[in-house]
Amino acid sequence: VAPPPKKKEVGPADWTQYAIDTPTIEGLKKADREGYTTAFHRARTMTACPIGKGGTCCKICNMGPCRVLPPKGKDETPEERKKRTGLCGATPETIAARNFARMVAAGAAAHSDHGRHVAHTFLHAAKGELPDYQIKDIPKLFAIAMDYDIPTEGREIKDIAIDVGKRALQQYGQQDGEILNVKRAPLKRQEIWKQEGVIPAGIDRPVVEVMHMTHMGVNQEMEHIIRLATKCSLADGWGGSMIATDLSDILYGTPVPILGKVNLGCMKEDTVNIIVHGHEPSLSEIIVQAVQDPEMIAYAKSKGATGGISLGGICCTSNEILMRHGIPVAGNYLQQEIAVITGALEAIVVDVQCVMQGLAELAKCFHTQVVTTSPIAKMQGAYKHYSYDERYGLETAKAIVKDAIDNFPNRDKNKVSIPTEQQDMVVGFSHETISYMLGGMFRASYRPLNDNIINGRVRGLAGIVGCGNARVKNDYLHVELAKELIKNDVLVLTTGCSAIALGKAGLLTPEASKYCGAGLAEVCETVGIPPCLHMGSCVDNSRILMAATAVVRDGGLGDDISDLPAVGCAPEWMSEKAVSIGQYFVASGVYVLFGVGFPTINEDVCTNYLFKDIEKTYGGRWDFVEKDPYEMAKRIIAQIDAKRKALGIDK
Ligand code: XCC
Ligand code: SF4
Repeated sequence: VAPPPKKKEVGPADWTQYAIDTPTIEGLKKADREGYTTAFHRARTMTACPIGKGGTCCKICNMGPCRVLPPKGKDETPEERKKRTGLCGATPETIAARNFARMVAAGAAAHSDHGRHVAHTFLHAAKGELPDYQIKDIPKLFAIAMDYDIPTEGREIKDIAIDVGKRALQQYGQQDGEILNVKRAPLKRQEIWKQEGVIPAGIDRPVVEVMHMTHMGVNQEMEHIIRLATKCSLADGWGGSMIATDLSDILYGTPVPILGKVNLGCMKEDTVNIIVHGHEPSLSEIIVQAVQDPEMIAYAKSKGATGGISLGGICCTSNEILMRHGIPVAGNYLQQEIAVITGALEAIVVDVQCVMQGLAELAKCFHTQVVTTSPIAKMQGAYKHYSYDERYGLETAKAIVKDAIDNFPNRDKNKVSIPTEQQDMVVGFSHETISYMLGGMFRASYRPLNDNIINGRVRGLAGIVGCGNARVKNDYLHVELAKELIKNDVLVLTTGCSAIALGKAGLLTPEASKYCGAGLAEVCETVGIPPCLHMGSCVDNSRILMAATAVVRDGGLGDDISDLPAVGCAPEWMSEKAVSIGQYFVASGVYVLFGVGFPTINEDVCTNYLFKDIEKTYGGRWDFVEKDPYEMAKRIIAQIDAKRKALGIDK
């Protein structure tokens, strides 16, 4: 059972207990002095709902909401337990599983719709209808065409690209058969999925199916609810997210290692400061061009911004343009409000997901323009809304940038305090790039990594991913966990806001090998990589699936992902997408550990299934540690060691 929610906090806050990076702490102090409110402030006065937390509230019909919390502080007899149901008789485990499944569906929908937009842009770009977008990565186009069974020989690039775009989009509405990318998984994995009946026919259909089967009076068997949620999560990881990653790579370029910078020091006193925030790269890619336009820079200077324009990013939109263009990262999820509080932000341009509505109110205390750009995401109180249309890409991007420049003279100098902190990092580790770095351009392979896992220099692999959460000390769990793991020779793969947290802490630099155990340090120094590899945005968790598959393929470590000494962890998660990601990793054979809370934790039957029994089917399972990074590391290492032992490679 989850620990009781924290009591409301009163009195002045010691913000060093809420965040670990100086710009955030200083920003929060400034908010106190000047009377601004952030999510951090609200977390002190709003406790999480004790009934809904942990999966024990059902509100899917109008006879409810029904609360099915276990009694506090005493054991229940089986008879009492039997009586603890919703009005319709729904058991606590059905209710918990339905809630869990709906989170998976929402997360899968978000990632997959992102993928759909990428595919849509891709197809129209391929047809030559979008003057500001061109196909960039031809070798990857050929590779994906092969995976999609599209003939390439003797054909024009354009025709191949059109076919790839159509085939990707067709996956969404497909009603029968199997989504294409499951074929990429190890054969043994595909067999398990077939047996369980969890291979999605299309990408959209399982999302609808979960919404339907969790409607009042449909699916009322916990394990079956989880089975269909699993199918939905696979439609995300091996479907929508993978399409988002693959087609973004072809359209915008596959990332290769480059030097980047992270933290709010990317904002400057003498420049027009613009931040892009959200997830989809289509507009931010073009904003990158717009801010580099000499005319725009000259215009900024004419308005008094002698340094020109500084572009930064927040969340995964940021990761996308960081990986491909080296655009600095201003911060992760919980720094979106802090960026406004600098008083030096002319515009924050948002698209979809993880954009706090609190931004609009906060921005009113400053001159900052909140610009919404997605046809599906408006915000009350925002400065302007564009329903972004790729046909007018550069035109729109320039209009946004020009507006921000015109806003520069409105900056109130008395309110400005820009942090100077900025940390270097090496980013851009697509799974393709890692295989080149390990095996060389012509023998690209994961085998050298496998050998190092076998000989024990690398103990195992850990994906540390996901959000920040204002209910715990921001970034602390990500950073301490990563340090503890690399100290124990575990190579860390990271994405999303976790990658940004590790970046801020200096763990994405080769110098971070000083924190490593001797074995991992030696491998990192030889290959020339940091001990934590930034693999991209949250849809790029699909790169981790591909890397894991490549490790299996290149031999020596069993014949399925579930054989690998590899784990996943989202220590500070908050978004429904994280639940979908976690479930597709579990279904792909991986042990997945969550922090802060777990969607079903106050219901023991469903939780037992997800934490224990599900492993018999998929070889992966869930686990939960509230907020102790050392306990997290201990469990992760134990899991890795157990897999090593099973492979017979324990020292
Ligand atoms: Fe959002 Fe992707 Fe979470 Fe960060 S990690 S808070 S989901 S931006 Ni995806
Ligand atoms: Fe209550 Fe059943 Fe309706 Fe859920 S479906 S709100 S448990 S009556």
